[in-house]
Amino acid sequence: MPHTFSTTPRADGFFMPAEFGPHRGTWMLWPQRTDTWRLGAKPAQAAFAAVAAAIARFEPVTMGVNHSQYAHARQILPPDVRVVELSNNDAWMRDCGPTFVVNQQGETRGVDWGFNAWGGLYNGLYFPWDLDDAVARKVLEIERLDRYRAPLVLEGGSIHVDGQGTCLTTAECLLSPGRNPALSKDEIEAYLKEYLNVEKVLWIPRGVYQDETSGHVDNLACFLRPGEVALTWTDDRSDPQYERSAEALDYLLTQTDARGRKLSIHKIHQPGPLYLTAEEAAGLDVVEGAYPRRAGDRLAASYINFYFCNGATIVPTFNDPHDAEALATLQRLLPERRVIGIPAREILLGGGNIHCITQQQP
Ligand code: KQY
Repeated sequence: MPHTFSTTPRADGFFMPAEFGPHRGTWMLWPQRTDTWRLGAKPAQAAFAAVAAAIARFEPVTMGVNHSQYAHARQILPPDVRVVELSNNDAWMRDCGPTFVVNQQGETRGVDWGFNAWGGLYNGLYFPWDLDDAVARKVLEIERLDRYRAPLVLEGGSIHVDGQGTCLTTAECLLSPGRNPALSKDEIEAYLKEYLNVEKVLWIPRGVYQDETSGHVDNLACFLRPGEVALTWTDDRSDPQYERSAEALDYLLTQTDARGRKLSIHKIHQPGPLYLTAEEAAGLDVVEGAYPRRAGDRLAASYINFYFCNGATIVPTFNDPHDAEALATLQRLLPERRVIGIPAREILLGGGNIHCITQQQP
């Protein structure tokens, strides 16, 4: 019977390994809600299935689905993708799934953060979110892994680690009033150090322009390996993203990681800018209280929202002139992996991308 610890990973010798380390597998959730996903979620389901199939070539994939979608998802997904019934409010396993931590003996446990749909009643994206908040615990039960329930609202997309003591995050997100308004920056940092077991937290000021998560770092910047960071970029100084990326670059260039290394920053030019079309907006069900998605809205598109799996990197593409350059640059930076592009506009329309819908189990 899995145990819930009242200690912390740091106290028990567990830490979050880097995503680019080896995985036992990948967890995902199946998209279904029609106020997030247009046309009854069918185009998004095809995109999620393509991501699952791409990852499944490299490591085991488990897809959690609501009861009403079980037969349909099982039918669409490749046979080697494990499909389990797992109630959820929406499909963002990165954010409501567990953060897995390991120790030097090779044991694995999970951190179950509080989840409030990216801002609760202050600026959250939907209500209720109770099913999502229970996802991490259920995943850990399925895997018979012990759990830490962290006293902090946090989504997996708001942190990256290098596996060597450094955490990357954004102040815009972690200090946003909808998450942990009673906690100071120092208190939040202390929790990150305890639950991820890191020595140093790098606070990039802001995330991607118009990112509905209040600036998750996983859309802006990530570690490619210790000491090397990929950063979404634009050369267009009139684009509101320019000052955000330039500010992140300036900040990162003045920092060292937990081991005292200066960081090398690799710019990946963003797609677009991309906007929600009238046809796409018309395909969404209008639900009172749902996050408004209107024709002409700027989409928070970025190639940085990619996912490392064993031996590969699964990168979102947008049928955009920048796709080829982004894939080629990432392949050059990651010669030890196969860089694979997957059309991901349908995932972007829901407000995130491939990294947001996946969660690695080391
Ligand atoms: O950035 C992420 N990790 C998730 C994006 C969630 C968008 C919710 N509509």
